[in-house]
Amino acid sequence: MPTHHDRICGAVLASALGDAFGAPYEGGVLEQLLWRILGRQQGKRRWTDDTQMSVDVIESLLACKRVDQDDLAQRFAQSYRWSRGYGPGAAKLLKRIRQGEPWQVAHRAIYANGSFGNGGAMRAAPLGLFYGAAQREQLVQAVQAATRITHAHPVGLDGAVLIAVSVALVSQGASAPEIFKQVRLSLETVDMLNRLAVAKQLLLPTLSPAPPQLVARELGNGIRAKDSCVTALYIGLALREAPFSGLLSYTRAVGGDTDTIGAMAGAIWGAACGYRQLPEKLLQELEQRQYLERLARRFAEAVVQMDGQGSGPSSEGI
Ligand code: F2R
Ligand code: MG
Ligand code: MG
Repeated sequence: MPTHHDRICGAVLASALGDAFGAPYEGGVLEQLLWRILGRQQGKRRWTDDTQMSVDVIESLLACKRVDQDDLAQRFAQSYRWSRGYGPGAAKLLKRIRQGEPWQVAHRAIYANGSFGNGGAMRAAPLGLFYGAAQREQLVQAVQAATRITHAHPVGLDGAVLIAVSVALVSQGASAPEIFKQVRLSLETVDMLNRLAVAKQLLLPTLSPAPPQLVARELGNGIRAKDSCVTALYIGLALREAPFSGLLSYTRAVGGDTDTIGAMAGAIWGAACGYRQLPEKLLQELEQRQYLERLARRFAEAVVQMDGQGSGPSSEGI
């Protein structure tokens, strides 16, 4: 049984691997051609916006001990690089923040109702790990606050809540029926609830993976939160007893937004199985492996210490 520390490191590293190994298959022909040029960094697998923004979240939580929206907004904006393949709306929004526009203005400047892309969900796993021992309401509130900076649409928010709550519960060893129940109680949009109901029907009778094409058709595989977050939850739960390489090949077969589905499903797998179960061969290929591992260990130590003291994340602010 992995320790809590190992599960936290596993979630962070498996998410980065899911992103880096999914990225060459994301999107259409043009995106894949571009990634053939950009996708290697000194011979290593380059990770994308999914991992960069997750790193920003972890660094911010370590520095502030809670969700600090202004700190997060600045980190997102300063670390933005076009070559990490950000979503089109997110790229414009982050450039506006970098130029000094308050995030409270920028987050509705591109889409008046906010973004419903999966860019909030793809970076939500660390929030689930950090707030895992808190009451569900506190976790949901913290995730919504962290997500609203770039993804103010209710479906964008729900996608992040779904991933964070799932990762929190998986890291505590919860069963699949309990995870579906708690996630359902945390969601607010019909779009996401409908998808969740389909995933539960697909998974619970057998707990074994359905054909990937069926999953893509029924749960989606696109860049919108409603077309990818439930898919990732399904993959993470259905494949959590399979080797990590099985999760990667299944995600590739589902297709579409493979880096983001891989990152989110990877976080769930890692929270279940732990860092020690990750294949060394894949870790050796990962860009900035040492940096990510050090960061994951620092984060895990902080969370384990906080939980051990029963102090929990600060409830000042969020
Ligand atoms: N950017 C990419 N991949 C390249 C494009 C892939 C391909 N064209 C495809 O469609 O599959 N990957 C990265 O972007 C995703 C995260 O995006 P994020 O941060 O959510 O960006 P954005 O721009 O806010 O939303 C994504 C798209 O969703 C549509 N959309 C969102 N809100 C909308 C609204 N309120 N009204 C209308 N449309 C809305 C737009 O098409 C946005 O561009 C991840 O996959 C990451 O890996
Ligand atoms: Mg990406
Ligand atoms: Mg993506």
